[in-house]
Amino acid sequence: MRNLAKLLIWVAGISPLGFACAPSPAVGGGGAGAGGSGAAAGTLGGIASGGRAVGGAPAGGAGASTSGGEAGSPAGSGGVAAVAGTGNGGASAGSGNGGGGGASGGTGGATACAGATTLKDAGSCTNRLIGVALTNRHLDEPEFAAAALQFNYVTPEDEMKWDVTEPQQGTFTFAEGDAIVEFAEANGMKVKGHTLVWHNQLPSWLDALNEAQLRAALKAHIEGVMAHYAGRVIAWDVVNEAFDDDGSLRSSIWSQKLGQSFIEDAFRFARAADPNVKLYYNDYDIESAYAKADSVYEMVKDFKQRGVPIDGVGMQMHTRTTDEDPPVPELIVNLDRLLALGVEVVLSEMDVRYCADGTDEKQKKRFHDIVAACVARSGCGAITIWGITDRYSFLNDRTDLQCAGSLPPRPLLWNDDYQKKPSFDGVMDALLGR
Ligand code: 9MR
Repeated sequence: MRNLAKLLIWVAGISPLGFACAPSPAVGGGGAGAGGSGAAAGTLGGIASGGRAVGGAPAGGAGASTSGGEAGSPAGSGGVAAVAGTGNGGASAGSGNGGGGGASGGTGGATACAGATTLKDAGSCTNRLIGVALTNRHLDEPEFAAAALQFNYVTPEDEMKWDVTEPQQGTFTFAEGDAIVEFAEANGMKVKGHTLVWHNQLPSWLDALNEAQLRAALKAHIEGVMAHYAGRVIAWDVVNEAFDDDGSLRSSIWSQKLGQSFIEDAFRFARAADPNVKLYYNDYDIESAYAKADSVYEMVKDFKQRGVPIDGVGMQMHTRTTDEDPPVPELIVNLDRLLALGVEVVLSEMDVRYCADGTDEKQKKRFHDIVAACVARSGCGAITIWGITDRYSFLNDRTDLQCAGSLPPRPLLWNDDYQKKPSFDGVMDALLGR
């Protein structure tokens, strides 16, 4: 497959190395993304059986998507041609999403590809934001701040959560979130707000409210926070982790007092508060054949049918060095069926923790293969890594989430001493179609 991609690039008169490209117009053109007969879209039962690579022709640059793939097939090598400055039209060719992919082809010349050395420049090659979770706790460390410049998209790790932004009812405190936004703006980075409604990191005053009061507080919180950050963030995680692992609604103050309608209400309040930002639903374990993935898919489908405002889904992508969770073919099925609903998908909190068989090379490959699945799809618009250095990963404090074997989780792209790890190269390679 890779050789075929190289051949096509060569036939198109483009250096297989690709990175010395001058700004060039998109020859990817429409990228019809025919998707063909792919059965993935909406095939709930299809997840577990995905994985056979057929189709998936490397048609990306030429925008000449072929007949698509079967459910779960890898998405060909579309991203390779896109890196060569030919636009990412047809990047979803062969992804088996039944026609949903590649529709936004021809994304223009990839100026940043010339000698891309940063993750953000490599991401720009296919019009993708490359993000990182940042926290004020470490912004004053020079190595931390320097590494952050690899990215052009920021998610505040904790600074915009409810307990920070509205610790007393009606009293908003934005200093912590503002500091992150100021850092981002000073460094040309965009910001995603995180998160308006969650079951964690809530102030205790919410506990005393009855149903009507709680719904009013939800509305007021969304309005207050979104008004403050209007024009300074491009997207919000509106609702975070509303479902349980078994696919049922998670038990929380929201579900107990308001029922499932709190999710829909939050999105409607958010759209009314700011019509100009993207609104995401964000969750973990929705990347593979989990019941939760089906529940989120059904919710988004229902929202789209009924006109509930939602622009995208964040797959958190807290994953590990074994290849079991999520298997990339299952990820692809889930990505494609969501994209086929007409929403954006982002990888929103990626990390890859070490498991018993973990090695740097396995971690690099895991990062590479997952990022590559996103890069091959124009609708997968951003990839955010959940932190910079292993030293400060949230996983260090979460023994419940670490793999067996007492290995330190080491889930990120820089080690404890701010040395780039092989995992950094894995992400870079995938972004550049290597
Ligand atoms: O990384 C965050 C950590 O600093 C907080 O202590 C923790 C509190 O629950 O939340 C972490 O971030 C979470 C994110 O907001 C939502 N998805 C799961 C993340 C890891 O727990």
